Amino acid sequence: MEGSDPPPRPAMSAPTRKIVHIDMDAFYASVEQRDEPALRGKPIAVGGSGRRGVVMTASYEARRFGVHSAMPSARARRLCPDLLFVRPRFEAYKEASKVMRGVFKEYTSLVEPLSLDEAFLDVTSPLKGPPSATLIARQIKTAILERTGLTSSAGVASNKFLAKVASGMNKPDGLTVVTPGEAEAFIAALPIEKFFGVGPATAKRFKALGIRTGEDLRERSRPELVQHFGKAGHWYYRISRGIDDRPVSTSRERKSLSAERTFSDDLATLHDMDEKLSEIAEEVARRMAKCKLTGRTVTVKIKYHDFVIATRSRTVPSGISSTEDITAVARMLLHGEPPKRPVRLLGIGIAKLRETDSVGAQLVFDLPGEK
Ligand code: TTP
Ligand code: MG
Repeated sequence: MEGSDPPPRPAMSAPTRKIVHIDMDAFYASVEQRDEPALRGKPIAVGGSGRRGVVMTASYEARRFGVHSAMPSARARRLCPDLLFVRPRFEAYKEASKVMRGVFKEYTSLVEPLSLDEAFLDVTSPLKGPPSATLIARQIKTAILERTGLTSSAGVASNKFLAKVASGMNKPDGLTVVTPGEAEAFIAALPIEKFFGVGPATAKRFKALGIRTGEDLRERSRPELVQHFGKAGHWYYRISRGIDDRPVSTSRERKSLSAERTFSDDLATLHDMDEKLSEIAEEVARRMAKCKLTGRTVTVKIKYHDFVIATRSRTVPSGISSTEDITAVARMLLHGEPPKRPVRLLGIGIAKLRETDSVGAQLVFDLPGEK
């Protein structure tokens, strides 16, 4: 990784790190195919098959028909009439996840799990193995395959952002390395949707500004990005240059999650605020889905044009995670006392978080009586 390439940030930079991102291939579906030979080589979906069922993930055979995560099962069945639906078995996924983490811990104590099937590892100073992050990634993939019977994909780079994008580049069973020398071209060619923190709503805003790729992003000045995206503008400015100093953090029990937006023009009407609030809720929901969380306490943050900040919270009886549910609670909080002054920032936070693995099934499945 280090070779003779010039370091990306000559002055003041931390020594080049070696980050590996590992992500299992079609995780739940692969576990099901491993444990039930009749499912191997077949298009399968893990999820509920009933009327309101949702696909949690699909085998690669099913993806060829366009079936993917979060798709309503009815639509998946239309796309792929032979699709086999399988109920999730979280215990089996947790077991595989534990084995993977065991492999990671042999190589480094700096492991940051993002979900059951995904983790960042900092292997700058590994506990064992060859002095090459690429070779370590290969060994890890082999050990996971030997011990779980499952394939994974790895990304190797000098920071988390690049490693994560890289691991998705050659799925399944991929190993993609982005050296510091390749980073600039790699980022330039990336579609804007692939940038960390860019969901569908933000991608739309980028495109409205004519920003479709990393190269487009890099051409914009920091003040321009901050003007349009607030604090996140600084992040986009840096990330388009491959600068991501976030450490691999081993203690990631999340207490809360939030998103907020500063507006270039203050919002004066409740209608406009509602609209923005649902965009922010969409971002919160997307991030919760990524981390597979539900939450019970919703907080709305309002910053008025004079920079006075107010927050309002409500705790609901059971965990929520969808854009609709979060929007509904946030609007109720906003409407409880409609702002009488122009608003320059709105934010939504969610706390009392729980992993969906234990409760998610009820939320997405039709229970008894399914096919
Ligand atoms: P992912 O890593 O996003 O997907 P994947 O492992 O199934 O497929 P890929 O090869 O593209 O990585 O998610 C891991 C598991 O999390 C997935 O197998 C099922 C679950 N999951 C959900 O339950 N709901 C979702 O919306 C997503 C995206 C994943
Ligand atoms: Mg995966």
